Parts: sequence; C-alpha cells; structure tokens
Amino acid sequence: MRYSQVGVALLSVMFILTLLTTFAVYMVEEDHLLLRRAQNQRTITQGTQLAFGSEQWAARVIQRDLKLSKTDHLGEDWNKLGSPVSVNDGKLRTTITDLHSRFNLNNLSSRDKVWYPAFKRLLRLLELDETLVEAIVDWIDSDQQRTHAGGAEDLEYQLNDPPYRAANQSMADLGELLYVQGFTAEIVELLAPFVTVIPNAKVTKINVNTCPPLLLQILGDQMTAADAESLANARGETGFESIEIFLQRPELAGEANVTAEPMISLSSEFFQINSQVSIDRLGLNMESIVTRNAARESVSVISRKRGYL
Ligand SMILES: [Ca+2]
Ligand SMILES: [Ca+2]
Repeated sequence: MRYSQVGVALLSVMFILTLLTTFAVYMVEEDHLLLRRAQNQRTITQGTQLAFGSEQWAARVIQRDLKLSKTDHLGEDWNKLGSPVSVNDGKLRTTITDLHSRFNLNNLSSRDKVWYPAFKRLLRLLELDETLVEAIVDWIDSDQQRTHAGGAEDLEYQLNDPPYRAANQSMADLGELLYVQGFTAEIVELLAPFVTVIPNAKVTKINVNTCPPLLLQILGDQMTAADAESLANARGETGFESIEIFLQRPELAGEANVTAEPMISLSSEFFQINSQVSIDRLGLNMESIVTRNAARESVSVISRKRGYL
C-alpha cells in the first residue's frame, strides 16, 4: 500500500470517529407525532451538525499535514478529499482549497509595486479592462481620493441607485466585488477561479505549488502561457521544495525572477473548507475559512458562510 493510500485510510478513520460523536446526539427516540415541521427542523439540525463535523474533520486533516511536510502541494492528503461519503440517510462531501492558490484581493490596498502590477497582468491575461484594479484599490483604501480616473469613491457610488458608499476597508467576501465600480456578474465569474478574499488585512502570498498556471504567468511581465505551463509541470508530484530552486527556473530568468520573489511561497496558512450535505430534502453548503498556525500547530476558523439549496 502506498504511503498516500495509508494516509487516506487514516483520514477515513478520523472522519468516522468525528461523525460518531456527532450522531450520538441523534440517537433519540422517534417522535410519535411525526410532524413534518419537527422532521424538517430535525433534518436542518442534523445537516448542520454534519457540516460542523465535516469542518472539524477537515481542520484536523490540515493540522495533521504540518507533521507530514514543510511545504504544501497538490499531491497532499488535504487535496485528496472530495469523494461523497454516505452518512445515515444522506451524503456528505468535504473539500479543502488552499486559499494561497488564489490572488487575495485584499492585497490591493494601494498602488504598490508588487500586487498592483501583478493584478493588472491578471486582468490583461483574462482580456479584462486593466483599470478595474483602480476601483478595487479605492474600495479598500481608507481615503476618499480617487487614485486614478478608473477609480471610484463615495462621490461615484452615491450616484448609484440605490446609493451606497465605498467600504474603505479590506473586503469581507468575494461577493462584495459586485458592488465595486465596473464589476459585473460575468467579470466576477471569470475572475473567481483565480482570486479570493481573505478577511484579514494581512497580505498573503501565492503558493506556487498549488496555484493554477495562469497565476504563475502573472509573476513576470514577459512570462508566456508556455512558460507558466512548463513551470506548473516542473512541480511534479511533490512540488518545489525551496524558493531558491523555484527562482532558478529558466522560465523566470531575468525580470520575472525579481518580480516573483516577493509574491510567492511554498506553504500556506489559509484554507477554505467546503462541506456539502444532502439529507432528506435538504441541501446545505457550508464554507469555512480557517487559518493554520504552524508554530502552535493549531487550526482555527475565522469565518463561516452557510447556504441552503
Ligand atoms: Ca503540507
Ligand atoms: Ca477609498
């Protein structure tokens, strides 16, 4: 048995243990009245508990990963979840996404020399208007000065119907982008696979072991799609082991070597756990953002979003 298979088997055992704890709560006598309303309520509670069980389990997988490697890459156990698991009358699907595999929009709090030009490159590669970045900077920065003609502050948002104001602070959710001048649902959908919002003022780097090739291409102005593909392939099954090895790659020779350095990492701190529960007629999706502290070997939830289908 390969090591990774042993790893996955162990994860399943951990998962079952977590669920047993959850289900102990539901081993209660059947309600004789069988009121549909009570049943619905019970299904919602049970589904919610399952989602929390899934979150707890995934958090343990992320925590356990610290003991297995110093870097984070796509060949690791946390990235192997996703198969639906049958539980009692329902199904549960848990997935973990490394949020450092995306561009954190909260890095755009000013027209800096690192993230601002990199985001412009992303917009260009997606064939979007580069000045969209100006509106994000204004949305996040604390002042009321438009940074550029493409920007927008209270004065511009007050003209909308209904009028509203710029957030003037870091974003809390990707959905907020729909309020930023120039962004439409189509643009947000196009950007979504490559960007994230980590509800934290801190700048987060891009993990080059987990990000899509398009984000490798924004590391330098002269990078081509072929360079990015070649870099992604060079990660192999276990990813790059050091930043030095990565920066020495021929694809990054010259200017990209300098522009890439402040943007990249090989390990991650923020992850998103998705717990999809379907039980009875209920569909529940819970998104939890967690932060992992390597020094303390701890994982804690910083935000949760729940939606019913
Ligand atoms: Ca790891
Ligand atoms: Ca502002």
